[in-house]
Amino acid sequence: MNAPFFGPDWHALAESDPEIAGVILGEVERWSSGLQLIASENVTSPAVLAAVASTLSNKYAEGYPGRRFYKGCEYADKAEHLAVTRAKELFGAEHVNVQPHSGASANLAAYAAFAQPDDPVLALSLAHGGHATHGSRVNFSGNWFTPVSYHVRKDTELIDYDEMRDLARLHRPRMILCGGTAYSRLIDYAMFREIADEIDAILWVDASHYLGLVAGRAVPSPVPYADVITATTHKTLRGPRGGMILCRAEHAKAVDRAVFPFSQGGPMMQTIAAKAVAFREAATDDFAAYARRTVENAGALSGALGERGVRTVSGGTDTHLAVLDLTELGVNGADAESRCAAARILLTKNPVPYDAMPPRTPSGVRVGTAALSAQGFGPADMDGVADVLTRAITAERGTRKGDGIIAEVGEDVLQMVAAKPAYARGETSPAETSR
Ligand code: DSN
Repeated sequence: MNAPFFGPDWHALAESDPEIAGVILGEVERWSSGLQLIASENVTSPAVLAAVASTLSNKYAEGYPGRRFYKGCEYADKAEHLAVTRAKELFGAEHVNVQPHSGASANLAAYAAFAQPDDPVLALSLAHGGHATHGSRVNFSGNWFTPVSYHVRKDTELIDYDEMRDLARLHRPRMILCGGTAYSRLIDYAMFREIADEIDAILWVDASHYLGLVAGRAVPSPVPYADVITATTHKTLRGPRGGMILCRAEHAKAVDRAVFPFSQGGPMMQTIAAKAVAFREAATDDFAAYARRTVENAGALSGALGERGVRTVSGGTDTHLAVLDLTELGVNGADAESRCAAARILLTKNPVPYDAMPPRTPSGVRVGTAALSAQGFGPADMDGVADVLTRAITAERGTRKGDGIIAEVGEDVLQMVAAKPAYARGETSPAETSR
């Protein structure tokens, strides 16, 4: 077999498996023909993609550098050493584990490192911006541990620190967790640290959504405060799909054991190499400019939507995401999501705090600006994004008028993304080479 020596060989794939080559090509085209406002997605660099597609994928390397269960790990060791060293430097962290396969795997390891079954764990309610792994009944976290939820305040829609403190004193949780998937404001880590210290709890920050903004110095770092930080590497960080854990040196052994051998087997060495590439990219001035632009774009988008009668939960955002309350528009989040998708705009339905609507048809949607910012969209573009978004959300599908508006918006979106494509043709996409 004449296997490609390094990286993706689109000619070979197109010849040997045109069906899958077509799927991959179709995905590039899909991405290139829409506005990506899904807050957890992003555009990875050609270098990250090349590392993911490398022959490191072939290697079993259970264990850690220098302590593997297989021979022939000299390059696997180098890749992991580079990833860990770069991440420690990037975040100023005492210890980093780059092996978690995903954010959920990283979170499972955090529970395993610090809690015993049935221990109480205090976290932000899923309905108010938390995550399923923070104690949801449909997830291991809500079954094997005892979840206690704090909420956002009804008046400000910001974390209710008083409630959090009261619950911490009452339940004395083993861990206090902050961070989530749909909370757009800065978190008072010092306050969380103070309360964790008072009850001798572990302070755990799930920074999956915004660790890239931390890397780019666009939001404050939780590193000086947290015992442990879990994250994904593919959201604002713009790395490959995967997870990671940062922790204080005193917790290094517990965290490493919790990942391997407790909850995972062989690490994905190709992904770890790609994480190393992403950490190097995230240390550049270009990345810092992207991170700042992402936050500025989210603020500008929220402001421009406000001028069109769309309310942002908590009145704005400090990060890359915003939760929009569509109640006043008379549209539920599920319908808005479908209308936008038909108009080539991708976003996610999302509950608003204290939502009167059921989870399947919540009152809001979540939008994020990381992918657009990576493509080069800036604050001056956000008025146009707000315009197409509002027109799509308020267009009634199934009516002649509404369907006409959606078609028009789709055309406008095509023009907007054509001016700032995610990938230049022939650079990383199979478009040129698979013909
Ligand atoms: N699915 C991710 C998100 O969209 O926020 C969280 O796991």
